[in-house]
Amino acid sequence: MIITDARVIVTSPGRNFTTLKIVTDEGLTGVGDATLNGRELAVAAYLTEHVVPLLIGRDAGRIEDTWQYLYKGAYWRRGPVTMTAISAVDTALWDIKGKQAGLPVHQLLGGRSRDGVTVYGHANGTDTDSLLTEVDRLIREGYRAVRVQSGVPGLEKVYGVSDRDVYEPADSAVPTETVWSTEAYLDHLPGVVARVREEFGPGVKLLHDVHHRLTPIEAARLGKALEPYALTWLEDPVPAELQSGYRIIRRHTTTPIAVGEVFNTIWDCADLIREQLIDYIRCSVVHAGGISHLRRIHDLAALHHVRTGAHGATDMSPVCMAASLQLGISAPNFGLQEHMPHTAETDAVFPHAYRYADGYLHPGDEPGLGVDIDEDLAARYPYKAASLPVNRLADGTLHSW
Ligand code: CS2
Ligand code: MG
Repeated sequence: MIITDARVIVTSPGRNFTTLKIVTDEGLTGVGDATLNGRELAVAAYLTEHVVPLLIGRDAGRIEDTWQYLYKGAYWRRGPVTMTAISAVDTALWDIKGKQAGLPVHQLLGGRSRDGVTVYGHANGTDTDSLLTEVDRLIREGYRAVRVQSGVPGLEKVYGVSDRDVYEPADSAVPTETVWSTEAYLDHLPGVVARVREEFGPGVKLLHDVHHRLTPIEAARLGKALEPYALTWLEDPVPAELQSGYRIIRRHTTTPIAVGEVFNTIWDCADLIREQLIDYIRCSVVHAGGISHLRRIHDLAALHHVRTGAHGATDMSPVCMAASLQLGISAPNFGLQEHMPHTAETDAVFPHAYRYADGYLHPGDEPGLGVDIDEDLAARYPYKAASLPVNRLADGTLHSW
């Protein structure tokens, strides 16, 4: 089966998405998410200028060879733009492979290991009372795991908290600037988590996303303070370019650690996994080399007591979610899947088979990934420049957001 065409589709049904659609001479098509929040056009250009011309005429069935060709052939390896482009190609070729076999991709990955993919929802509130209301709503909707994010007294705006129905941090072409205080955050958060645990008891899994904003010793202090509330995970406590920094956190606290959404190859997390410095690896299909490479990361993790905790924010399209669920339903060391429901207009552009029910996402059994893009509808939503925010400290110092 030969690749005869590949289209890069940028659409913005409420937020920007980049999608690759590969067409073959036997009429089968496959889709891959190529969205990189705030850099969607960079990936679109990389695909259009440097990848698509190389795909035409290739055997669609040679998924691994194509992955190696695009990875090693680029010479300049790794990085979020390159790897998101390779992810999209890989995901689309697995979609085609499944359709050719007449099987959902998870059947090509070893079949189901569980009945459903356990998901966690997002609860956030500008204050603790509004956060408790959100947690209660999610529990009533059947979620067994809830991520809790709270406002911080004295800080106008912090990551993960919004009074709008749909949380979209990439809210302006020029980055929104917010002011951050680690001291205020560290003073406030343990009390918030204590209130949530006290209100809802030990049954619900609680998670919190630090979002890269601490140093290792600050994260150690926070992890220790949260131990009485038995978090399922503390996410992205520190920027992870320095993987060894996580040794400091591990030395001080038993609070489980989850990292990985900004990683794009196994090399970003190999030490974290091999040294068991983390408990969940959160790399995604769209950013970490597609299904072919992410399953390698999952397998390394499985050898080291590390479970998966797939990134699943709304800045990854339903194409990524559909692919993530194919891995999530089959991986032996599955942990949790993030679930931020997309808007109805996004779901209309990306018709899909997966469904939410009672705390699980179910991938369905359609051949391939069970998702597509409605190109006519997508064309109605032109790209709109949008950047993620930046954080500054009170003295103006640029800080992680
Ligand atoms: C967040 C992400 O969902 C999460 O865990 O870290 O929403 C992240 O902020 C966005 O993906 C950035 O685009
Ligand atoms: Mg996160």
